[in-house]
Amino acid sequence: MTDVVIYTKSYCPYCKAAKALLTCKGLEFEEIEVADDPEALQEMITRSGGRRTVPQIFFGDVHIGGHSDLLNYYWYENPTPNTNTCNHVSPYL
Ligand SMILES: N[C@@H](CCC(=O)N[C@@H](CS)C(=O)NCC(=O)O)C(=O)O
Repeated sequence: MTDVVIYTKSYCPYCKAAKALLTCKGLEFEEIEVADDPEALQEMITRSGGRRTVPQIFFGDVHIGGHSDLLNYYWYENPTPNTNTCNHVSPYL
């Protein structure tokens, strides 16, 4: 299976929602916390083509983007039978 990596900061509600969505989709992921790790933060910025917000999500070498990009990915590009079930996961809860 493709390695899933998510760069996060612990306080970030979008990160929590993205992790919940990945879990709902049945995916295991590696979480890289970047708040207190300048090297990991720089790695995230470089890999994502300059994006500085968290989360940043990768499926293998493919950059999915942030939480809203992950929602779009599942909703428009890769819908699955449980799309509706999983997309209720909101950062605003
Ligand atoms: N539209 C973005 C929003 C991400 C966002 O605003 N993240 C906040 C933290 S929750 C952020 O990175 N703020 C700048 C920072 O913490 O340095 C997404 O869906 O991922």
